[in-house]
Amino acid sequence: MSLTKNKAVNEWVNEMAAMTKPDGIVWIDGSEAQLGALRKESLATGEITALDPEKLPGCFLHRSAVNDVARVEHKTFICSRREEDAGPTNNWTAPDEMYAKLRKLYGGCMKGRTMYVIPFSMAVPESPFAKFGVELTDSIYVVLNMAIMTRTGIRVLKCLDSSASPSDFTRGLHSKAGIDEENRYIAHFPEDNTIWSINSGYGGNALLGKKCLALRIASYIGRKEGWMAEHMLILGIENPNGEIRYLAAAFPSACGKTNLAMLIPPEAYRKKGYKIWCVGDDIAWLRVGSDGRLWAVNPEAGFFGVAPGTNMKSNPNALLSCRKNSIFTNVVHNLDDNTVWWEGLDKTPPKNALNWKGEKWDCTDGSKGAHPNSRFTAPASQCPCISGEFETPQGVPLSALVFGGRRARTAPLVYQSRDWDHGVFVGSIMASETTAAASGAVGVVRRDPMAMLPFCGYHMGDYFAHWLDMGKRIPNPPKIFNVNWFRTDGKGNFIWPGYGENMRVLEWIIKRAFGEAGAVESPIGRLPEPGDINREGLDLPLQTLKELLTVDRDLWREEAKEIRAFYSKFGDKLPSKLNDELARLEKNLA
Ligand code: GTP
Ligand code: SPV
Ligand code: MN
Repeated sequence: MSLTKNKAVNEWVNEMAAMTKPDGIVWIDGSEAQLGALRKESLATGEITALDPEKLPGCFLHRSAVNDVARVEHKTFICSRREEDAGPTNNWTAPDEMYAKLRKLYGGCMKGRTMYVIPFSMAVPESPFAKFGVELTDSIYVVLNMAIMTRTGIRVLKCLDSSASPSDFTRGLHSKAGIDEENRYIAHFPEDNTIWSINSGYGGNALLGKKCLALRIASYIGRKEGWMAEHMLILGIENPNGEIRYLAAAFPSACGKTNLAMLIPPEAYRKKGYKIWCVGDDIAWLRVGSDGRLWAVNPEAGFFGVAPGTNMKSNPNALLSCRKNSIFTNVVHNLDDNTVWWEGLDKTPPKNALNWKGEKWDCTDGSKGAHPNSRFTAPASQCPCISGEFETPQGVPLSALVFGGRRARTAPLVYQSRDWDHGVFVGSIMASETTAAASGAVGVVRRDPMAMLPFCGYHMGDYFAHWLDMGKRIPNPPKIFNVNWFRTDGKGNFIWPGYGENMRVLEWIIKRAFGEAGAVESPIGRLPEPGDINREGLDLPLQTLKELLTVDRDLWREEAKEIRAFYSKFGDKLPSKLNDELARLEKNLA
């Protein structure tokens, strides 16, 4: 039975049900009782496994299909009416054509299954910035994940119904169908506020609130409404005076957002009273506040974090966040104590265990037990360092924006842009080695502007223009920086210790933002002198820090050539200001 009198919602649900033909329809009300019943059902079918109730209370293990373990960028489409509105970096198909193709695939695909109707909100539903969605899905796993990652249920329907336009919600249709890779599609129709996803049950392909709504659709809406949807973590740095300053940082998938968002400062900092507060680990919605600053809201309610490499040393707060009420996907099942394991959790892989595919796993045979893109889904409220501002509707004011990626050699540890426009240039030229978060080759350097290459819902050239335009509308804009934790030596080892030690770089960034730290000019922007980065309690020679902060002109000349080639994709949609910035970089390097 429908939970709402909202005509637009009911008509659409009925229309989709007529196409997909489920045996029944269940509305998700957001109650613990209903979720409990769904977990029971999911346990009975083997879709999820209950983990040890003492060690991991309320936690479950799920294994996705072996062919369905990451986002599929080559199957992700922006179906705007005009091809040029999707731009050169997105796959495009005309909406009519895509709807027609997918209607065939959806036809009767839920026969023998239940359709779950998930009313959800990105951001606190009572917030004026919230965006509402309804996801229809035939996967209980998706329901259970959405219940952690978003606010769901009757509370959301009430807010939608009493909003200025109750028919204004994102229409998300999802079906696992046959998990058929060939016919897997993640299609967005920005002008219809609609997402159709079929033949995947995993992560960003299936949890439609996350990348599909909160980034692709929201970036499109944000451009129209004068705000920005970004692939950014948000954190607060509390200094010994008790003052908290905020920054947001965009790194590509599996490049360190969750880790940075909840880092524990090194002992030397903790003793002085420094602390990091986590506001968000993946997505930020940015708006100009009435005070002239840029304010950030995390639209999500949970973390969908990378498991491998997460341990009590690298990211204790992430580990503590997923000790209860969490879902683990594609990790190792330790059969001895009914817990989970992944590479990098500790040095003692379980002897009696199943790998992520559910096969008996011999940890000595050299194979990986957990999938490199295996993940935990955990409520953000369980994070020991969750910010007191996590749920405040207006979010937090930003003093700095940070871009970063995986670069073995070119990018220095950190540098600052000269001003907003140069900062937009720095974001637009981001490049990073690909990771397991998306299907395809891993470790290949590609341009990934603002870490949004796979997530921008419209023409990237227009997106750059929107960034430049926003700069004009923020009287007191955050300062813009670039970081790189991933420089390697000749043997491929990371030079910078990273993780908690990144605090040392954050300190320089946030002090720079307030004019409290020094810097020197370089061809690419402003760099700290090696002595400007605090090395107290860090076993790292000054010489190594110098190396981390060098700008190799030959490498950068090559880089400038690649940027020029990349920019040429955008034709006359490339804002002339970015061309000017590139010309200036080339001149500085000459
Ligand atoms: P998505 O959830 O895909 O958006 O990823 P993310 O950006 O949140 O990345 P995450 O923090 O989960 O880190 C991904 C991988 O990078 C993990 O294996 C981490 O261990 C590793 N990593 C994170 N921070 C650092 C760092 O400072 N140095 C090094 N060397 N590795 C890091
Ligand atoms: C990413 O790939 O950036 C993620 C995971 O955060 S997913 O939800 O699959 O997009
Ligand atoms: Mn992400």
